[in-house]
Amino acid sequence: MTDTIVKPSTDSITQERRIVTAIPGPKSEALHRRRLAAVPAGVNSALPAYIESAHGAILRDVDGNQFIDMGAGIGVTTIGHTDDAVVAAVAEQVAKLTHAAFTISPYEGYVRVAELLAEHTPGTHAKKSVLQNSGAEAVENGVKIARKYTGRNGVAVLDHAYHGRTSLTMAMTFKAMPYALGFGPFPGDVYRAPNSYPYRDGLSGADAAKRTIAYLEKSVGASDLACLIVEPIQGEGGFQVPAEGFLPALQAWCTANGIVFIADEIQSGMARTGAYFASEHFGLVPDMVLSAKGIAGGLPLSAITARAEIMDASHPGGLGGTFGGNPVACAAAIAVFEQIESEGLLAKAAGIHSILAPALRDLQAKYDIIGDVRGIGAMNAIELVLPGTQEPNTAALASIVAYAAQHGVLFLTAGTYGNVLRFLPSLAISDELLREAIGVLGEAFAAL
Ligand code: PLZ
Repeated sequence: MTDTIVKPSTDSITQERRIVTAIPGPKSEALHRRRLAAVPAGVNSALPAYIESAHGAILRDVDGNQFIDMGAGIGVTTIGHTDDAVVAAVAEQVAKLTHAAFTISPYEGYVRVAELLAEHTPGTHAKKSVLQNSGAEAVENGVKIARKYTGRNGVAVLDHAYHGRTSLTMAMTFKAMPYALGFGPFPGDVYRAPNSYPYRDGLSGADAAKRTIAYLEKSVGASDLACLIVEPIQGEGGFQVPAEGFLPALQAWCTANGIVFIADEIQSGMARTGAYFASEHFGLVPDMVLSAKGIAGGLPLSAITARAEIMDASHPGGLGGTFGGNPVACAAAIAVFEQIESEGLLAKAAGIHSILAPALRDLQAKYDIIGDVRGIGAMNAIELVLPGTQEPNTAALASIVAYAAQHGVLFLTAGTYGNVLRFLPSLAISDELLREAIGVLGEAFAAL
């Protein structure tokens, strides 16, 4: 028995970009060879530099290279990698209670996270939350709860949506390749309707909503729909910010027809856009909000938060799961909510936008392959096209991401057409590091 807890320190990770080997370096190459024998090719990695540790906005790989992380693990470490308060909360909790199964023996952390979600999701109505482990599980449970409440089966989703990789959520996700192709059969009663994609459809919010609603009324019928699920800003599909008025019109139609309006805020929520939830930017008060990713500082946790009467329609024992709302993940989430307040992170997200958005528009003025610049807060993207057209320019995207990786900046891609570069930095990123990442992006464009 040892009486000291060895706490691996991330103190030595300076907040700086540093490339000391080829990318990937020799230790990463060696790990990659082991991986190819043990992990199937179906599980891909964007950049096979194996990460050893991380802090703030910096990732350090096994060869000692340090990358500016412009992806935050797909929008998860929103308040920064190994945030000190999260690490302390997790360390304390892990020594006290790692698991009890809330459906067997309850504990306070789960209740506290549900209270915090009720407080910070849009609307002042009575709300209740169920906790799960992943985004897809939150979507699955959200649909299940909406069906039980309405006594209806139909699930409406939008073009370009991403909701996950489980059976139901594959059916709800737009893009077949790589997410669903050959992985069927898929559950029925999922109906896909047009979204609002201002850059490509040129429609006003009102016209786009009219089109979506007409499509659903004709192809399904409002009275057969349990729910309509939307990402207020679409994530994997390409960071489409819908035209003004689109989402409120959809919500009004849902309310008039007894359809549960669900905001999938798994990528856009938890301070990412400068509001706790992106719904707020559009004046939405969803009947149900789904959270995951940024909620627990890197630990797996997701949540379904909805009007109390919707939640209470499910019978006792109808909702649960062995790991859902794990005590360690809940402790992390409570620390994340506290950090958002005490570190003023909503304002920091807006500050990131005020640096990033003008810089991206400057690049657009210089390079005609940037068709569109869009985003809110710290959730931004550019869409790359062939000059003078809206044809996707996937080759330029691949070159830019590769150049940046070689020069110590990790950028993520997105988009139905595979031509979107997205920016999801941690809100803990310093202005200097952000400017440095933008500088590398400029070099990457110049090198095309
Ligand atoms: N809803 C809006 O963004 C996850 C997927 C990464 P899970 N997005 C990243 C990949 O390639 O698998 C996501 C999302 C929105 C649902 C999900 C699903 O969340 O935690 O990945 O299940």
